[in-house]
Amino acid sequence: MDPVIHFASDTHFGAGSVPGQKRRVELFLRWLSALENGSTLYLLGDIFDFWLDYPSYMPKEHMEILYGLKKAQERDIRLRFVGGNHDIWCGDFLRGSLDVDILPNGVVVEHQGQRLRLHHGDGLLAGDTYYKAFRGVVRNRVLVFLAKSLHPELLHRFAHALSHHSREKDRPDSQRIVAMIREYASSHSHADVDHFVVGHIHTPHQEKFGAWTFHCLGDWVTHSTAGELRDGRFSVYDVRDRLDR
Ligand SMILES: [Mn+2]
Repeated sequence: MDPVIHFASDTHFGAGSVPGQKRRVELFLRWLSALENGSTLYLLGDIFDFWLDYPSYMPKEHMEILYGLKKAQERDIRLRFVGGNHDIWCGDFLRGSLDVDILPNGVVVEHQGQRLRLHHGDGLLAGDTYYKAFRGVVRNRVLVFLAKSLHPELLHRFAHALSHHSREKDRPDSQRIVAMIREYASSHSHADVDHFVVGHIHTPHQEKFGAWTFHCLGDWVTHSTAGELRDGRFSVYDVRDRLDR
């Protein structure tokens, strides 16, 4: 039988202002250890709330998660990462130290006879201009160079304060989100694939639009949801329902 394919996004590990960081880490590690040996895990971004790669410094708050990912790899779980807006700098570290495949936004993969397009999900829905601006800033080489000339601890605090602005209070409610997803699907087709899978939106949702299905993975901040492709069927589920609480 084809191995199960797993998906997670928006764990926002290290988000200082979000309650439940410890609970989130514990739940994610338990979920990781329950994944089948030999399966594949796609991480669709916003895994770490803040990460800036330095030659010899790394944020120690992420040690537990990195160790968990390493242990998963030792069980032949293949890790693949599609960049998110809060962690686009960690790619070199993950590739170099953990042998994680780094894939571009919008990559098309095929498993179990299904074609899937994977995207972090930023900049897709109406009103997502904050993220477009954010992405513009963080991809600016001059700004990144200047940021790295600050003391890492100072930058770390500054980034946490900044990222606070993209928190839950600014998010539209789930009804509005679903309306925006439908609006998006009315003008964008992903009929060349079977599944369009995104994180970022933080609201778990699955909806079929003709030949393709839109899957929002949800998040681990207000929900605890993940996705899986099993026997050719894609589902988004609450991980707490699968694990002993
Ligand atoms: Mn997010």
